Amino acid sequence: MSKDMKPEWSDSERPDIFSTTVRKGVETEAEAVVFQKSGRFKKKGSFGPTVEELTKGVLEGNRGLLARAITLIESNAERHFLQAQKLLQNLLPYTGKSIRIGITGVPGAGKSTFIEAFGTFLCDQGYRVAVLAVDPSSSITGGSILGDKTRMEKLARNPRAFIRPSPSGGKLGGVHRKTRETMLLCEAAGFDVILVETVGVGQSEVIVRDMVDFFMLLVLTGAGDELQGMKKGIMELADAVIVNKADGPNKLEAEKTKEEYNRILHFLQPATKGWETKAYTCSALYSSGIDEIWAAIEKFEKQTKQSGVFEDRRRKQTKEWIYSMISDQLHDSFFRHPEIKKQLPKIENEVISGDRTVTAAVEELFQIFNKSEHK
Ligand SMILES: Nc1nc2c(ncn2[C@@H]2O[C@H](COP(=O)(O)OP(=O)(O)O)[C@@H](O)[C@H]2O)c(=O)[nH]1
Ligand SMILES: [Mg+2]
Repeated sequence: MSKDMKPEWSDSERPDIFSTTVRKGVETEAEAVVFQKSGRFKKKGSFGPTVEELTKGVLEGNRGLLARAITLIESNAERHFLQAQKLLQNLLPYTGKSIRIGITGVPGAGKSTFIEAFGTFLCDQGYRVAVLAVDPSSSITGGSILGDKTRMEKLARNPRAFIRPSPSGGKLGGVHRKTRETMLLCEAAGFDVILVETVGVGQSEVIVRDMVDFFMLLVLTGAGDELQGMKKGIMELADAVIVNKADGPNKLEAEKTKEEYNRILHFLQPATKGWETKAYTCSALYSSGIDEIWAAIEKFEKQTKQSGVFEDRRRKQTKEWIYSMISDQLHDSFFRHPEIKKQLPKIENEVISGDRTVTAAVEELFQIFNKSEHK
């Protein structure tokens, strides 16, 4: 929200043409309801159900209301923020009981196909499965990975499964918050297993590692030289490396790749204390090797819960979350600051044309920011 209490979607260049201001701090429940029912914003993007209705619906596992609740969480509009936080507060006591599993790998590795097979397997075992996605490309283009939903057609129709594509809009940090909070909603709705898919490019896998209990890396055969360089960083985040597409003529090669990975993993720092990261083979397309992977995850859960590593990680993740959110907020308030917005292009030009140093420019920007912040 901007300093003058205008909603973020109003035109900051023309404050005069927009008379609405955002109300800060709706404190009581009663007020929140009145605010919601006032009808002033009824047109686009207003939410029919009240926070109480959403709370009840989510706890009952009502998928329609769960979807509405997630939409509320994902909304970038400031006026939904308080409602979303109230909802989360109501649901917090019912969260945390699932096993959270992250899945990464380069595009084409077979993540979506794997989730379709793995998710279906879990549903058949009687679990309820929620699938979420963190997709950095969609957060840039504003689109969501629709292709994935078609890859998961069978799972999408399964009454025990719930699939939510990546939230769009905003930068990765925002997607991060939304995915975490969506995860909590799904847990409150009674999902036992949460699967979070992310493309293994850039920082998104680190972000997902920070929100899950178990993290796996999907790879393909013929890694060869590639294996030496690029994946070491990611491999050190993984609790399992899955060589996918171990089927047909590729099966033998996949077994060899698995051994190669095992040799390398042996020398790496394990991602989870007390747990030996190993490589496995599977065919997501033919659903083979899936049971072995689930058995490993069950063993991991049992073992880390006994040793306390499981809870310890979750506590650390929550703590990390606080700090990453502070950074996000600072980032946002800085770049949305009207005076910064005005001065930044000019100062940027001065730096680029060599008229002043980067440090001096940044220093000045912060002086501008701090001065008007504390007014
Ligand atoms: N042969 C074979 N093909 C697979 C397997 N898993 C995925 N694929 C194919 O690989 C392509 C990419 O899969 P997708 O799940 O979209 O990968 P993602 O980009 O990692 O989500 C698709 O054409 C899949 O049909 C597998 O286990 N075996
Ligand atoms: Mg995919």
